[in-house]
Formats: sequence, structure tokens, C-alpha cells
Amino acid sequence: MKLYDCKTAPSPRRVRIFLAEKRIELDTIEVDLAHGEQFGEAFRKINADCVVPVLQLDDGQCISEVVAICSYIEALHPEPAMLGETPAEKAAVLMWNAKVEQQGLGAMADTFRNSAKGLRDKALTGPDAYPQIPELAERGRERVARFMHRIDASLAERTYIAGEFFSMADITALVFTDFAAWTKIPLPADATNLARWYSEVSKRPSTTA
Ligand SMILES: N[C@@H](CCC(=O)N[C@@H](CS)C(=O)NCC(=O)O)C(=O)O
Repeated sequence: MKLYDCKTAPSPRRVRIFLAEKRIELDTIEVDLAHGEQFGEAFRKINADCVVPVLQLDDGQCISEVVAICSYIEALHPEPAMLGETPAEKAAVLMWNAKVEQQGLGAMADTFRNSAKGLRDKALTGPDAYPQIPELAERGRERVARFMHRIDASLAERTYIAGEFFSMADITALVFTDFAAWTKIPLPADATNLARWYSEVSKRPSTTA
């Protein structure tokens, strides 16, 4: 198996942290997103959507989408469980992971991709050109701040994002929060539960993966 990766991008980082939590090492192939390698003929054969991560199995099958890759890895290596153990835990992890992806990372993507100078006609990932809409960048910043308050409120009731156990949902939320910090969107000053959680999960050795 090998992982098509990009060290600077948030989505493949989610898979690297997931693998590190499970102490799995995989061969990786760095895809140079900054220079457009994802749009070249060779990578399009790996993923026609032109995005990383992609896990390529030994028989050549390519699995894209972070959740699909992590589900495959969890099925092969169930311990430690990162997608929940009981049916209720599994549902909570997928539920929170989807919320963080859509409301957190999705809002961050709107903010970043609609304002970064190098992405002028690439406001959406993929092979097609989409011009930036500056209003979406502004709306994205507002949505990020709102969503941070939303997870702050839920973290008043539980230790981790999906319950009393560290999971895939925490990895997604950590990558979202780090991505926001990198684009100079800080944690809201009154989000004390989120700050407690962020400080705790940032200390995990897997986060440097
Ligand atoms: N929904 C996809 C998102 C993948 C994605 O957006 N990857 C970004 C890096 S974070 C990418 O490859 N971008 C290529 C580009 O910007 O052209 C997943 O879960 O894997």
C-alpha cells in the first residue's frame, strides 16, 4: 500500500495522524500541489478529482476521500479504535466528523480558497476553473467563528469531540483548528472548553505526523 500525500495540506494530514495513532507506517508519495502535479496526466489516473490523499492498494485499487481511507485502515487494524467501538460510538464519531468537515473545514476552505492569491481561478479543488468570490471568504470567516463556539458548547459536556474517547472526529477538528490558526483565525477568547481540548490534543505525538 502507498499513500499519495502532501505534507503541507490539511486533508492528507488527517490520514497521517490517523496512521500515527495506530502506529502504522506506509510508503508515501509526495504530490507537489503547489506546482500543479495533481492536474498532470499521471495523477489524474490515480484520482480524477485531482486531490490528495489517495491510498493505493497493492492490487492497484485507489481509495480517495479521508473517511474512506481511514475506514479501510480501521477494518484492517481495529486497534486502537478511532472510529468508535459500539454502534452508538461509531454513529457519534461519523456524525461529529461530518459536522466538523462540513461546518468547520468547509468554511475554512471557502475562506482560504476565495482569498489566496495563488488560487485565483481555483476557488474549488478539482480540474475545472472556478473564480474566487471574495464574499465567500468573508462569510467563511464568520462561519468558522460560529462553528468554534458550537464545538466549544459541546465540549462543555464531554472530554473529546464525539465522547469520552479520542477519535477520528478529534483529528478532523484538530486539523480544522490548526488550519484556522495558520490563516490567523484565533480561537474565540471565550471558547474556554475548546481551548482546553485544543491544548490537550495538540500534545499527542501523532499530531506532528
Ligand atoms: N473530500 C476530500 C478532500 C480532499 C482535498 O480537498 N484535498 C486537497 C488538499 S487539503 C487537495 O488535494 N487540493 C488540491 C488542490 O488544491 O488543487 C477528502 O476527504 O479527501
